[in-house]
Amino acid sequence: MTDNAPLYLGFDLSTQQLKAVAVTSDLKVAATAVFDFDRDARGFDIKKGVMTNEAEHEVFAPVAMWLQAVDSVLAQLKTTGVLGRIKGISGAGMQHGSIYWGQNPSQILNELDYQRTLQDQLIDAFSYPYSPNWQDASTQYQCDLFDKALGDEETLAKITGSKAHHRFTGPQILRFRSKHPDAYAKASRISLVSSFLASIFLGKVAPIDISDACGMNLWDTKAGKYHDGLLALTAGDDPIKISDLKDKLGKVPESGGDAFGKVSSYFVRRYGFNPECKIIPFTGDNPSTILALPLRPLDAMVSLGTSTTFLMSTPYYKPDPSVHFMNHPTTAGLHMFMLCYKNGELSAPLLSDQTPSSPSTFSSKKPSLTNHPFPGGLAREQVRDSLNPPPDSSNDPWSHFNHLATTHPPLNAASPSEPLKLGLYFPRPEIVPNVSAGTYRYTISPHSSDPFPLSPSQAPMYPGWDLPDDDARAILESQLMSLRLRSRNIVAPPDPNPDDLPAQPRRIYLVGGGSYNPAIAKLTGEVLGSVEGVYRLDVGGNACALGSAYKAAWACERTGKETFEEYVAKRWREEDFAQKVSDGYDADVWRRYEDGVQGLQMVEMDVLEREGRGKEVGRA
Ligand code: XUL
Repeated sequence: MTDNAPLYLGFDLSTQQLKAVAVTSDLKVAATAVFDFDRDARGFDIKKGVMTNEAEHEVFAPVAMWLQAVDSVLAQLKTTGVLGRIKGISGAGMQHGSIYWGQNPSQILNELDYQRTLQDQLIDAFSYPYSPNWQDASTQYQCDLFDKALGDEETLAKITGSKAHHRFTGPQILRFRSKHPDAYAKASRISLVSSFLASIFLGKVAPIDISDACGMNLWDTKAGKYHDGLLALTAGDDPIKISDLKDKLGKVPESGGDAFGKVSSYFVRRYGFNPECKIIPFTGDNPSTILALPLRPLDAMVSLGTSTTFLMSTPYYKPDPSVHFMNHPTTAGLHMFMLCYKNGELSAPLLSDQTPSSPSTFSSKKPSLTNHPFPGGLAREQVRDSLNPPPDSSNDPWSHFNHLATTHPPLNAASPSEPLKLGLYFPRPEIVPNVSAGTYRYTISPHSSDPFPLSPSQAPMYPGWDLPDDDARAILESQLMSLRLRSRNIVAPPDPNPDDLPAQPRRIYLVGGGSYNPAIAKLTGEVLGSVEGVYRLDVGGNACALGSAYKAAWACERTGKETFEEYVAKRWREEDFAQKVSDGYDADVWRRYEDGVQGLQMVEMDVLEREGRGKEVGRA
């Protein structure tokens, strides 16, 4: 490899950071740079990368902060001397966020003065200075309209890949139009976070990516175009307004691999990019994450980042209101299946009216759980902090939690005949199931003529529970059983299947912070199975940015019709990138969790019914 060998740059604009990773043609990392918003940004009143308006459940981020981040990350990379070798740039943005450009954005982007910063020059390029964030929960009214627009939420899910969600861009734009009518009217274009970042590099407004478009509740996946009825709902039922919204959104190219054009001269002159460097479509952070390895259909990824997501690439399209389907980011005809949980790995801003509250019979007796002084509201961390570690415990804050989680029996039941203990732990309102914040614990008898009658445990005693210790295993089990419940329709038995194994992922790859926790790895294999075992994708938290860098490499170097997976597989060094962390499927334990998953369905049903949402029960 010479010093002039080509490199490919991938970005990840996420909730809390902008990250960049440059890779060689054989996918080795050549340089990285990061800008952490809370640590590095100047002049913004943010926490964990966002601002909140508690009264209206709004969560949003200042767009100017991201511009500051782009200049800083490139200044860092410039010092490594790699920028002149970059042949292609791609990137990822957290999904669903919208950016409202003012008048003539493409002209402004094209005429940037390389001696001035992006923030300085683009500060007035937007009709609104903030971008609604995926954690925003202000759009219940709009979501109800979306769910009803085509009849019911099943139909919306069938057409767009998802039922209406607070964070999805269609409901967000609809609310924006009524809350900020002037800014909406003045917006000549609307970008997603991914296409916003692509626009900066391209020097004109870039198209929205075909995979990221599926996070809007506006894109008709089968028809391959925006849905007229949903555009009418969002824009106002008037042909001029609909056509105006279509113009704002722009055309969505079918291919995720065809370059949009060359890098803008601003970056050539200011940072020394090669003028021939190509801009490849930028996509959502979840689609980009599945590109961090040659993921085969039926392999699954569990991403333990700010949100917890379960991702699969699949030829099947089986939409359902509790899951998400998107177009695959590189391969037409393939889909991406996703489950997304808010109560995941890292804390997000907790709005004051989302402090845990639950029906009195369900309220936790443990003040450390329900009266926790948020922020820091991370479900697993809260359970960990509520445990009473022995005084001589190690410096690892997780060691006691992990010890309890791995030494307690499945479902905290010493034998299959004992009652199962099941809990739901939601410091914030959850997406699946769609319930309020709270801690819900149950015991369920496996040996009753009425299968699994529920006995909601009574606060403050929680009969049968050994608290706080049982919570450690119960929280991991409930998160993993929820994934098993909702993914079971799209996993399949291994083929060929000499041992008659049940349907399960072939392999599971863990990524993100939680992937380093051995208890999570062990329980992932026990609950979700996986014929070939559970692996940690060892890419130092860079999976999303790497996926984009690989996409840029593939787009620039592929030969003929070479697919992304073929391209990456040729260069993929399993031993460098992935490490087996659990054996996966175990027949006996798997059977125990059959009971657990049925129990979880009934627990969710009970909680939803108590919230008056019985209709949403047991969706898988
Ligand atoms: C997915 C989702 C999050 C964001 C931020 O629907 O909302 O995963 O993409 O990571």
